[in-house]
Amino acid sequence: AGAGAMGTSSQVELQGEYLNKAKISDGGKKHRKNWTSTWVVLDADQLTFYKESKQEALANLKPGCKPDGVALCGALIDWTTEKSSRSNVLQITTHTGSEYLLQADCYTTICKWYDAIKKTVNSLSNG
Ligand code: I3P
Repeated sequence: AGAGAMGTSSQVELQGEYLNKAKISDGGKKHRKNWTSTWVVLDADQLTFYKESKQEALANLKPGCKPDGVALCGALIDWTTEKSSRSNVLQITTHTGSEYLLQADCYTTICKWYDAIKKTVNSLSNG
């Protein structure tokens, strides 16, 4: 796993780490913050959150259930120091007004995700 070239929507751009995730608002409605450790997969137009590695998660998924995901078209990504007491927190705001925080204890790790997500968001708005 790792960063790959840009490609079709099913192509994985980045995966290979567990990140801490908290959804803090849904369509503008505030959510109670609940950090969970999640296996994150970035592909050409979305982020998907899995409980365990993608292969395991897909194997364990109940029929008709879809993993939790975030469409990145029209989304904004930024660092935040205000929305959490934790370090290394980035915020994603979707075009529908849902807000997600992603955090890793390792700065290098979260930077890699920031850069890759930013690149994906930019490619979607320019193309
Ligand atoms: C929250 C929990 C979160 C914390 C959040 C608390 O309490 O401790 O970890 O966020 O702070 O409200 P609870 O479990 O009782 O809901 P951080 O770790 O990101 O600081 P917040 O209310 O300032 O967002």
